[in-house]
Amino acid sequence: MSEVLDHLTRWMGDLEEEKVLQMASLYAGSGNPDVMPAITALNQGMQIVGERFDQCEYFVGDLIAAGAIFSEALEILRPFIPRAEPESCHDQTILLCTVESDYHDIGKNIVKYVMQSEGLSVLDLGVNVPPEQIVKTARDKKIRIVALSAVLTSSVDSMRATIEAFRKAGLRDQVRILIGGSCTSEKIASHIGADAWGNLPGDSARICTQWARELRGKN
Ligand code: B12
Repeated sequence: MSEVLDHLTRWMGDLEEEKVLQMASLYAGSGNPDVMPAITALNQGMQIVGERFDQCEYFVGDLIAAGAIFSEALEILRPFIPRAEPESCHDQTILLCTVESDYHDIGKNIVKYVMQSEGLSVLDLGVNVPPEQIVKTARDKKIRIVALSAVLTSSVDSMRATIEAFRKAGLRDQVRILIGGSCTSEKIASHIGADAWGNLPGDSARICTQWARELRGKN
């Protein structure tokens, strides 16, 4: 199987769409219950894409192609992410989105699938979501847990603005805010006033499950 994972990484980096999809199907069909190593292998391929973009070997069109290939492969692997039965204590819905000015959604989508696989209910607002829309949705739907994703360094400002918008609306004490994405860190989370930082999708599920348990019945 490690050979399949190596191929997934290499071909993702080389933008070999057909080969990536073939390998993803092979992996999914192998009966291996854990598809996370395949997703990690694709992610490593994305690192190669990013490096080649930095070195001007790839251009924006290649990033678009990379996004499409990863998303297609994810659709093949997604049914094999085990789905837990929703726990009765999970009466919380997690509001998830990519913040304003950022259109990257692959990481966010993986986070969503993993959260759902843990039995959490997720309301996904998509990408490029302004602070006001996040706050309004949280208020209207009585949401207590918000997970923000960002990949562009400049989007940290949007995360900060979102947290500030909750404060201005008088709702900051009502919501717990988790941030994640490759431009974030624990330090950034504490600097902008988030409640927690998650590195891996599994972290987001673990933290949100814990919060959902603590907030049970408190909507
Ligand atoms: C694909 C891609 C695109 C695609 C995105 C398609 C899509 N549907 O998402 C498109 C073409 C749209 C794109 C556009 C741009 N991109 Co781009 N893109 C990438 C690329 C190659 C991969 C990103 C990705 O999907 N990675 C795979 C996912 C799975 O990883 P992830 O997002 O980090 O998510 C993981 C974790 O971070 C975590 N996570 C993510 N979110 C959350 C949330 C929570 C709550 C938690 C707990 C965890 C978590 O879990 C995920 C799984 O492990 C990266 C390079 C790279 N290696 O990151 C550049 C990259 C992010 N892009 C970059 C740039 C510069 C751009 C553009 C500005 C290019 C341009 N000149 O137009 C535009 C900006 C558009 C915009 N306003 O958003 C730079 C960003 C530099 C920076 N730090 O600011 C990068 C790093 C490339 C580079 N090396 O320069 N891009």
